[in-house]
Amino acid sequence: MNTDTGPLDLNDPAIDPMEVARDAAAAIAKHSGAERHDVALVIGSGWGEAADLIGETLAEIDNTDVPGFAKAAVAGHSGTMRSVAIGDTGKRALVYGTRTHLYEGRGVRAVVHGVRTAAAAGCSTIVLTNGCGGLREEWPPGTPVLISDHINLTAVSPLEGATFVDLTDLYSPRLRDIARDCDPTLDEGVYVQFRGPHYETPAEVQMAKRMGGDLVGMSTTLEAIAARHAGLEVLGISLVTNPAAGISKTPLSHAEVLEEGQAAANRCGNLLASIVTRI
Ligand code: 8IG
Repeated sequence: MNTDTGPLDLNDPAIDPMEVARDAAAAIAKHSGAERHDVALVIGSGWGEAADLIGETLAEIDNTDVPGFAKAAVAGHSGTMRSVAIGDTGKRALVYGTRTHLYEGRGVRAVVHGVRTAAAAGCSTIVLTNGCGGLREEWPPGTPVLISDHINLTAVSPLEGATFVDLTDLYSPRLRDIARDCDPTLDEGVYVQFRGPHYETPAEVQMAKRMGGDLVGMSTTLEAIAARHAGLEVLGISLVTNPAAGISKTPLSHAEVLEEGQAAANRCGNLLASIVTRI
């Protein structure tokens, strides 16, 4: 077992990322006192308060105490993960308060490390949330949208070698049905991941639209691919925090993103909580 919890270079070709994920899961079990977790959640921009509504936090673990994890790089994200009781179901959620983005430059293995760790920790389901730009005028800032499919414009894959994974129904129809049972007004759309960290130009937003996209963001697709590969059932939910560039007249700001998240926090928190208790 790898006991080095200091900075660990997942990109070192001598390192097996699956082995680091198993080490990370062991550290989570030790720090949380829970032998296994059932559902993992990745908390994106605007979803910060949602975790509190799922259930009681039984343990909070610093990312830096878990092999392969780093502290948060984005304002408004916490550098911890939590072990949360899912209502009174007896199940446990592993809630990541932050994620590693491709634009941080730590490499794609780091981007999907949380997903692989969740699978190694026993989870069978992962809920990926994010804040994103919206391409449809009927989705004002503060609108949660189910991800029905994605377009990965990062030009990378989290999988290495001849790993030919089928991505049909990547975003679980079963879990989307559960989500719509919880909130029948939920719409769904295709999420387009750009590399970032800059937002798109208006021309790029139009390109995404013509390709069949409805949402633009900087996360989620690589995690979803790694999750499918690890055998996890995936639910993706975006919070539209801003109209994508050129869709509205005002320029984009991260402050706007955080404000819209605040405003939608209650609705999103309750939605996530009710979904997670039914998974
Ligand atoms: I929050 O408009 C958020 N994240 N790529 N474009 C991209 N990512 C985003 C956006 C956006 N808003």
